[in-house]
Amino acid sequence: MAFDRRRLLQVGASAALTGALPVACAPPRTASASPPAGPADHTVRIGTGLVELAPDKIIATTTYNGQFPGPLLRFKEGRRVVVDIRNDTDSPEQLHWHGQTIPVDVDGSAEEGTPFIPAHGARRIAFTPGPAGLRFYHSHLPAGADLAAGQYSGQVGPVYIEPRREPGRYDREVFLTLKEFEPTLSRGGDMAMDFLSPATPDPLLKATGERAMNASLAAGAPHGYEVGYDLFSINGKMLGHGEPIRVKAGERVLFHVLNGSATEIRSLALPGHRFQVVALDGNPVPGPAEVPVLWIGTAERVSAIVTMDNPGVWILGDIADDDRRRGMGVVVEYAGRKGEARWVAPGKSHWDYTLFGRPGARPRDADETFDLTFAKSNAALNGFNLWTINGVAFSQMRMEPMLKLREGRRYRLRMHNASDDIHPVHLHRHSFELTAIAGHPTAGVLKDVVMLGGYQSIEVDFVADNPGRTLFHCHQQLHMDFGFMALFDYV
Ligand SMILES: [Cu+2]
Repeated sequence: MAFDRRRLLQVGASAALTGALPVACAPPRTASASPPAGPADHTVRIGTGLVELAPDKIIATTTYNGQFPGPLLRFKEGRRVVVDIRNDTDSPEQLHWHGQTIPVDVDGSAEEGTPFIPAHGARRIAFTPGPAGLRFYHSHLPAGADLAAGQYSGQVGPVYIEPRREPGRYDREVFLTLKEFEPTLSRGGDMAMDFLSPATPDPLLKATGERAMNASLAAGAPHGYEVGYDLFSINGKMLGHGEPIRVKAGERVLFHVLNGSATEIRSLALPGHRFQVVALDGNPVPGPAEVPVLWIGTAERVSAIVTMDNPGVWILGDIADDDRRRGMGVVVEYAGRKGEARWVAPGKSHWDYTLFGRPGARPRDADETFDLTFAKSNAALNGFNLWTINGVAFSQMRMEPMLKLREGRRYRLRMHNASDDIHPVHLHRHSFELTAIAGHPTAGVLKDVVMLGGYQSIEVDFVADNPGRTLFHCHQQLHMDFGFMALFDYV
């Protein structure tokens, strides 16, 4: 295997003991000023806890502050916060502030050079939160074959950075964290998902991917491992357990939905209602369009307003019947209504990021374009699929930057998927603008994760405005742990 968790943790532990950064990691180029003394604004404690998904479904996992999801942390845009992170576990940890444009020293990625939070130790950090909107925090350790580690655990919590000006008119906000538990490995091969639109597979990518897969199978290899789950939850409760979301007719409810999964793409529908999508990954969209179903890739966030205009008792749930029946849903109950919660399957739906863009707008030109091709070597690492970017699987030992950035330049990443899997690709410490989806130009949608469909290409632009090492990776834990990562660095 390309990395070994025990070895990695040893590196982390020795780094913690000596106060040095892990070997092969350059010191962060942008260290924040040292945090002040006195009480912290927030304390996050990493430790083992029990989560009662249902009365007969109580699981033990690593959590934040003994609860799942971790506490909603509310920050104010531009107002510096001090956070104490205590680690009561036996392993060094990393806590990543997903979607924030903050320095390497506090971002929470060992690959970039963030110091570990030592086992049975603590770290105080300070940073200025931003950009405004729905973000989250989660463990950023590779899990490899350890399905109790990384994001397979309960180390996920929402962050809301209050903007100086709140977009959209609404009566109430509701935060939902979607998460599966009890993971297992299987050889099943993932179900093909074809909800992305526009969907124009690239014949060359398809031929390349299928040739590699067929050669591997012909040589007698089994299908590489995939992860599946037994239990599904919203805000740590299986459907039918926990409190319903109580609403009144006529209310406009703003749902902030976070997909806290380690590996899964989720869908969400509320029968008889529509979602007006107002923000993606916390960033207000220029075209707040209405859709019947939300599709949310691993680590993506959607903020959507629902006008409560269809009184009753409904299931807000995943459209995948198996997953919803095993817990992925929550009851929405109108005032004065009682009875069994109803589910009505929506018709076939598509998810088109360009719907939310600036109509007719074309993206600005980039100063430089990088082509990145993602490929899979079936079952190449002890039965796990090995992932490469431009032929290179990321090495946790070498930590070598793949791209060099110059501050102030606008870069275009032209990403090509030579596999049939959907990849939720993520860039740390920067936001990017979607500029083309399967050949269709778009502009104005800012994100930090985007789903790239099987055998498709997409383009995103970002401005190199946050010096220091920057991690780029697929947010599917099984992909990022087995090669699908790259470091960018500033020259
Ligand atoms: Cu992936």
